[in-house]
Amino acid sequence: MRFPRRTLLALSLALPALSAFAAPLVMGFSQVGAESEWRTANTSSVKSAAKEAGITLKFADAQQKQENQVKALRSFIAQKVDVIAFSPVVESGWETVLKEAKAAGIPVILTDRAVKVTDESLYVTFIGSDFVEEGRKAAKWLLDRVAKSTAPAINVVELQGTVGSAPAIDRKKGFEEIIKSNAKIQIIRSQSGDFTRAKGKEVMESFLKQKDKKIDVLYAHNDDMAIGAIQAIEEAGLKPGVDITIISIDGVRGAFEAMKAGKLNVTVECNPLLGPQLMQLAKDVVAKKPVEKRIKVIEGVYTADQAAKELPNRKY
Ligand code: GYE
Repeated sequence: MRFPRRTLLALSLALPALSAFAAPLVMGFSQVGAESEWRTANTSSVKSAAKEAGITLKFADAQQKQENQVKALRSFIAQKVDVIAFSPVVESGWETVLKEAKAAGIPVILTDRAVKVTDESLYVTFIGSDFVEEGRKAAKWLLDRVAKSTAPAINVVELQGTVGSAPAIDRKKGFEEIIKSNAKIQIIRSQSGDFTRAKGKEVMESFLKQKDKKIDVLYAHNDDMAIGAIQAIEEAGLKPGVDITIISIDGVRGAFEAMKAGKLNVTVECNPLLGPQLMQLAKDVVAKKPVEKRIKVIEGVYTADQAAKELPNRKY
């Protein structure tokens, strides 16, 4: 069928105007939970960026349970959202539900944490930090710190994140990879504190009760567990940051305050403010534009002596 040129011209002028009235893009977002300061900042970044981008957000909090996330994903599929984004609490066990999303033609974006799947086409892209690198940065700081130490052994206790989660697995891996080069540094105890303050405190209390070996260093996979552990250390009559060197990851405000008070020695930054990038990605993915399979966040390391100066600049 042929149209007169005038009709085509009128149509091409009207189309962009019409698209302004098109239904807004709908995103189903399944969040891990509200376990840490990092997570709170991440959630508010996602919510405000969605608003800013004119994206309708269906937000579900999984309370750190995979089964809740699977339910949320299924409900997003049933509601026929345009795009699903989620931060998987653990790495494995996603194949079935991701296949369901794929069969329904709904693209999936992973944010913050990765999954382990044999078929990588089950998600479009993954935006998040490099957790192995964060673990390496934490260990490199320790290597420098003890380089001139004459102590015969440096005993480290480790507070791991949620069992089976990408950040817990990778932060352990990166740290171990680097400390290998100094045989004096040994991880004498390692247990999960589930990324929360309460658990971090509880597990640190139990570490402190075992008196067979002196604890020189605490490596916590996130700031919240370190902050919980600081309380336990103080209650045990020791000075956190002095009697026990404390290294953690995230770089949230609470960590900067603890560093300013001399109770935490260093934090490796992990940026939770992924919202704006995620919304742009979602638009591109829905528009079928090509996107990178892996998008990394750029981050630094902050020590106690920089804390006071840096604190006013922190956005989370
Ligand atoms: O480090 C921790 C949170 O997945 C990077 O999850 C995130 C981690 C973060 O609970 O504080």
